[in-house]
Amino acid sequence: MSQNYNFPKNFHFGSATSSYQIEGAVNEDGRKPSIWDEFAHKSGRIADHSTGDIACDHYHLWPEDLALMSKMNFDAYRFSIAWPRVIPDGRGAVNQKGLDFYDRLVDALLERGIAPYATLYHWDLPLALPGGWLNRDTAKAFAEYTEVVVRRLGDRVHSWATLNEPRCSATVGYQEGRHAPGEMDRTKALTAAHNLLLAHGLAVPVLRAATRKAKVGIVLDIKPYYPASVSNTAAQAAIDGDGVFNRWFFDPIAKGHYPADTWAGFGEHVPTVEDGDMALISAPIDSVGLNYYSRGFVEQDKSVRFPHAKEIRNPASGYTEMGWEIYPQGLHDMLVRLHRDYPEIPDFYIAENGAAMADELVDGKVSDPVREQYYRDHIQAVSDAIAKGVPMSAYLAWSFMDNFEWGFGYTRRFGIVYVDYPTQQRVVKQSGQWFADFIAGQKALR
Ligand code: IFM
Repeated sequence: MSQNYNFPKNFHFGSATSSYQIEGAVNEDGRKPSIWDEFAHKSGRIADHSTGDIACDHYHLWPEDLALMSKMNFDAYRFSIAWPRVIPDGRGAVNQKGLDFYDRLVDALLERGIAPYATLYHWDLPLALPGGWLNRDTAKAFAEYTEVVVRRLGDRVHSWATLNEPRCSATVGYQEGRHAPGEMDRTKALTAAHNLLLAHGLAVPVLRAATRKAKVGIVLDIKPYYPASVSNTAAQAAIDGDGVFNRWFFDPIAKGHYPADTWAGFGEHVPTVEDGDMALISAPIDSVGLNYYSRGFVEQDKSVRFPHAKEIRNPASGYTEMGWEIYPQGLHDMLVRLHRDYPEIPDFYIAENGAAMADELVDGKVSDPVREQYYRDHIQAVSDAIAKGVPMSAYLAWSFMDNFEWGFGYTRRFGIVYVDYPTQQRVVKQSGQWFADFIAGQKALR
């Protein structure tokens, strides 16, 4: 792909993180446990047996982290708010100290000219909530929590996202068992997914009522599916894979219904939908943040459950440390397709994009040319999609710094800034320096 970037003047560049992955300080200032505290401590399912107890100690080191973001020329920073800091029991008493932390963070970002992108839920559900996402009441609790946060931060936040990747919360947490709460049951996963979508739908009017300028939306993970051969069965696997991964979430939000083919494919596992749910879930929004990492390259395999899609390794491609194919064309294709199929969504932004690499700190430096190239090519894919008329407003790299990568613990490094965990020293990687210089170049053109 040639490198010929062309971005609108008001386009934001920056990076993203999430609360449990970076903050640490899990017992400080009134925070109570989330489902991830319990899962990391008890499940035995974290690769290096680690937890988010300390993580990047961002709860204490945030001034230094923000100073680095300024130095790296960011226009924007996406972070998430820890529900168990703000309402430690999930419902009821509000912990002002928890709110104070995000209040200071937002003010400090604004002082530095960095637009705050706040996500209300990035997987750290208060443990005290009975039944977690299997309980419809959790959606109502989420709307109450949203009201508390938006009343405090309101229009100082540039862009509000209700949820990060409800697909991942539901599927990886309730069906694959690799994430909290570690359940392995498809019916539960689809119930959780519906309750998550309902939580989004209940929170949107709450955000609207308390803000006038801020954008309101959600962050969805996306994965374009391509058949790995020219057979009809591979083509069907790609359609079905797309239904499960993408359309199951985009259709309800943009169009107010679940996709009929995928609904039929899930059979007896489909969720109970009450009257009025779909109207709530499809409340108009201003933007959808997109998390893109890779594509699905599939053959049909009837021995695996619906969508009967088996991932095939492409020998022509590079792969990241997650085992994910590096495929920037997929980002371009998906952006063009989402804009075509969901004209109801007025704006998209890249809320996450990045690559885990086996980084090493050598003589105080981290050389990561493959990640640098990953960023060059994916940013180009966004620029090319914009040239085709896709409305896009920001590109946020995942992640600002190395952090707790969920079930992989600290064994996967996604940062453009290296974290030396024993000393908590931050070192800008080669890719981070490239990104900082790239943003400076874009700013010079504005
Ligand atoms: O680290 C995660 C993030 O929390 C959600 N999106 C995918 C990232 C990489 O796995």
